[in-house]
Amino acid sequence: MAVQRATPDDMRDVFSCAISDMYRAEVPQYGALVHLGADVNVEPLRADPEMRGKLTKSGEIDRLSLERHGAVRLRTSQELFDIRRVLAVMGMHPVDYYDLSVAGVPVQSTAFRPIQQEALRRNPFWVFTSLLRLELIEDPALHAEVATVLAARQIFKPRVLELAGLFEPDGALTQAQAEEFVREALETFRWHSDATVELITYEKLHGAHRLLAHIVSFKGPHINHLTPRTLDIDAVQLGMPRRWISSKAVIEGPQRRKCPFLLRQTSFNALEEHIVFRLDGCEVAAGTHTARFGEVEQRSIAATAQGRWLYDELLAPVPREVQIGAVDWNPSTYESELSARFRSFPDDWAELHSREPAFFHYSVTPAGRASGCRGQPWTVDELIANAFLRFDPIVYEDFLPVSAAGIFQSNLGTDDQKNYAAQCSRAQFEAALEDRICAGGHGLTGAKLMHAPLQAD
Ligand code: OOG
Ligand code: NI
Repeated sequence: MAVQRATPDDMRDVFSCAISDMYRAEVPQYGALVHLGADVNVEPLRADPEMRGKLTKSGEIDRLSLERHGAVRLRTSQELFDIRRVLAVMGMHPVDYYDLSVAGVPVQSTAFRPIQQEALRRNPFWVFTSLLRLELIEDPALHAEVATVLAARQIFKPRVLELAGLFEPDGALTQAQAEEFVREALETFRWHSDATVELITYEKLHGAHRLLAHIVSFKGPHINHLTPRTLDIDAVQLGMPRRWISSKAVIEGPQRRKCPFLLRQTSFNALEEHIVFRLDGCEVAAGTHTARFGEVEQRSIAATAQGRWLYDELLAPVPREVQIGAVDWNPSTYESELSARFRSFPDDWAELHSREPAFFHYSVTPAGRASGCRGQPWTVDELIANAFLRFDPIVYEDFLPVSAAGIFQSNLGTDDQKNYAAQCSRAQFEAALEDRICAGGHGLTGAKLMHAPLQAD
């Protein structure tokens, strides 16, 4: 009898459900956020039967409130290499490189995610993975102390890496191996409240940068947040305080628009959790640590290179420091500033299509099929004007560095800002992965013609 094989997609599906159950049990407030997201999704689905129909047809409707991504923060190249192997078993591969040091966070990151459309449809879960940039710690004594602690950790059980080795030659595991793999791999992402450093070291790390305390003081790279999707992120943002959830100050990404663009994200502020410091197994001190939170995201149309350039250009002058904690800070000031800056950005589907800042896919309509479009060569615009062809947004499947830094910052507190004048080190990051990072954004390749160049004014 042939042995049943488990595919990467099967394993990712089981893993994402298991990690969701684990995180909801560990962080009950995250469960409350997921419920809020599910409640909020009811209204847009009721109000827009066409969207509901599309989501039902694609099978998306059942997974609407399920997690789209989680995040971990790693210490060393070896950990990055190991996680790359482990996540590949579950069909997640490195896509895009983000240097967050320029936004004051001493890490570089990638997102491990499915890369085939079919795999994304089956289960779109991915893991935003950041690696500490130790070289950015300026204090030489602290640098040396951290380097010693870093060397000591093994984040995966040897059996997990052994199973990854069994998977690698032909890309599958038996059902029994797959179950064992997912169960054991999950342990790496579990929270442990025992610190692995002394209280005095923890305090020093915390004083230098909260992120350092988070990355250096614990046994494993516990998942620090999970993120389901929402159809109305503004409603989630408003709904959080009503359910006693303390929300991040502003939504990251573009402002609310008629035609939603790229990606918008918000989160609840990281919770204060009890941690314990031990010596020879005995508790010697207790403390608190603030790092784990819950996030939601609303994904919309992917930008072309021109659209993305324009987006970055318009966003750049919006002062980040205003939104993250200045005394006269006010979310509505930030939002009206953003809206003013983006006034020149097309907010109409026809214009977004004709001026090409965004990606669409085309499909022949029943009328187009019936007509057969015989008799003359048609241009795309003519086919659309005659309702023979329709165009639908292609969803953006990656992250935005400024937004990611905003999510980081708001969950590290408001006092950790610092701009590192560092060179990004993508080549070193790829060398640690022993893999090339794929380009993300849309899953399409090839240049697009521009007929109405966009300008940032
Ligand atoms: C990662 C923050 C970035 C996102 O959704 O942009 C992120 C972290 O906090 O470790 O997850
Ligand atoms: Ni996130």
